[in-house]
Amino acid sequence: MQIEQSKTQYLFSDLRGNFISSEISATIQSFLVIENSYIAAAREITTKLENLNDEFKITADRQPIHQIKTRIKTPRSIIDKVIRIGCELNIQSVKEQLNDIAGVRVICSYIDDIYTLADLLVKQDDVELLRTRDYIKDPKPNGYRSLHLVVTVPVFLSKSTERVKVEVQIRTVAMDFWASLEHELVYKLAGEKSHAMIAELRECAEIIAQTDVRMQKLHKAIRAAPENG
Ligand code: 0O2
Repeated sequence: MQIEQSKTQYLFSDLRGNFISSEISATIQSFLVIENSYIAAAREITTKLENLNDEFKITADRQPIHQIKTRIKTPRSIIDKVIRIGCELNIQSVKEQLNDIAGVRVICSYIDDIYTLADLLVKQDDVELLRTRDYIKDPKPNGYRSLHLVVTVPVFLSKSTERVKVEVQIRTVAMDFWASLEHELVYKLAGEKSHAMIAELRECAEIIAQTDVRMQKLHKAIRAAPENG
């Protein structure tokens, strides 16, 4: 299949002129062919979540989802991960080994919303749950919290139907606030992270987690108040 030159150049632009071998280049070109399936799979998951959110608006007079963000890994980021995990550089093994080529991040209001949405999503007939990592019950040592699911959904193409993996990260607004800033700070501080800074970030995560629990309790109490019944 002939890949449009301008599209190839656009996707290669984040390599910033670094040398890439013809093997890597061929792999990226093949990836362009399957990239569309990942975009479609992320869209399927997003639509399912938006449908649930809209239903809540009618049945519960509130919407648990604050925001949904999607991203498809760039070729550069795929190559970095392939090298990091020592996976073979061919499309089949990239599809098998990488769970997060398509990523959907769901930002909720309260902790309970995270588990409710996760349950409702994986209960759907066409969604298959491959893996759950609950970094809320077991936060990462740095304080990172989020619920990660790896699921597959069918993508109906003109000549075939393919099950495509999507990593779904579900977290509260507060968890997202911490993760976004931590991502930026750690990136900027790369190589010179002091123990004190790591401890400070972890302590901020603890304070944020306690606030999430308090906000959840407050929300429940307000919903249960007779005047809101
Ligand atoms: P980006 O740009 O956000 O996508 P796996 O390959 O899935 O088997 P992995 O990659 O360790 O194993 O998966 P994990 O730990 O379930 O989740 C990885 C993703 O979660 C990261 O993707 C981040 O989005 C997020 N994440 C995990 N740990 C942290 C953390 O300590 N801080 C922040 N801010 N985010 C975290 P990427 O690919 O690293 O980046």
